[in-house]
Amino acid sequence: MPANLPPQYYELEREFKREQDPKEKLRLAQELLAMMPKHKGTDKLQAELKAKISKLKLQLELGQQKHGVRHVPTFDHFEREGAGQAILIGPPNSGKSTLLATVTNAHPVVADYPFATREPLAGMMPFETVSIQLIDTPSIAEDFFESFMVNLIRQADTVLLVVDVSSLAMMDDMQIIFKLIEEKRIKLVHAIPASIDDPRFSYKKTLIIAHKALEDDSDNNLKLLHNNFPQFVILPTTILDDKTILNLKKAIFDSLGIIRVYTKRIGHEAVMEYPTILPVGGTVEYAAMTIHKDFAQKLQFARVWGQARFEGQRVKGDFVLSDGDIVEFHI
Ligand SMILES: Nc1nc2c(ncn2[C@@H]2O[C@H](COP(=O)(O)OP(=O)(O)O)[C@@H](O)[C@H]2O)c(=O)[nH]1
Ligand SMILES: [Mg+2]
Repeated sequence: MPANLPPQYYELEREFKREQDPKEKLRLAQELLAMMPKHKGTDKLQAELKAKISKLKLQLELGQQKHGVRHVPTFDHFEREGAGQAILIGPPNSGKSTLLATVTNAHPVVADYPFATREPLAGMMPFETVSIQLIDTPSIAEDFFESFMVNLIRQADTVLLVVDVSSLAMMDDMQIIFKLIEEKRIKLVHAIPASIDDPRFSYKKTLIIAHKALEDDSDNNLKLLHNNFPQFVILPTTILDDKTILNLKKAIFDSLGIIRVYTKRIGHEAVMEYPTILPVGGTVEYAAMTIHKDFAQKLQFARVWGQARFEGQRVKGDFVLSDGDIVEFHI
């Protein structure tokens, strides 16, 4: 059976072969594996690639041991916690660390000098009944783009691009950031396109955070943002106005494309503290699945309170749930 690989695969493979840095080589190998169509015709190729990945991982580990640094922290991955993961990126001094400190339990360094943040840092942001993980990162500039940023951005569910609307350099800064990220084959987009032309690229849903919005001259930059990024969600924020921070939290939740569903047992009240998280479009069956596989199989019907036509409406497994719905499963 032929492997039928897309032309972009071969391009990336050439890049992989040329690459000397083992860390980047590992990343490219993982990217190749992700891109490879999974069928019988590629079984052998997949196995070879997996072997290469193991070898590169071992090589990296051994290299670290040789230099006596066994426990080098890895900055390119954060275990996902809560209902979703959003990453704060942006030019120096735009307010990324300030925002992390304002909306989460984390305590990053906030400073009025550029590049104060050297390492990424995660914090949990409570939003109504869920928590969302936010990751603060070192600033991005023309000559400063940490290699671990690529994986961090790829792994996040949503990108929060924080820019300083009181800065004259704002538009230039943004252009540089879009360019550097696109060079790493990540496209920051207002919405994930339905069909993807080039599988080497990952598309990341991005919110533009127009921070320091109460400063002089910020109106002009805000207009520029709207003119240049007409389709994007643009959120004016400032730590001087709590309402803007509340709007930000809501927008981050909305950008994750998830809904919260509350389950109840027959004859009991719903447990409103612990929602089940589903993707937008999630059905009753999907909700039952997330609780237990058996449960979904045995499901006869469910009753739904919330967006249903009437309270306690009897529905089947294919009923599409909405954020805030309460579901009672009958098996
Ligand atoms: N005027 C104003 N300054 C802010 C605001 N948020 C943060 N700052 C200041 O901007 C500077 C850079 O903040 P920081 O969070 O370290 O930026 P980062 O480099 O993007 O992490 C600090 O001096 C902050 O006090 C804001 O909403 N308005
Ligand atoms: Mg910072």
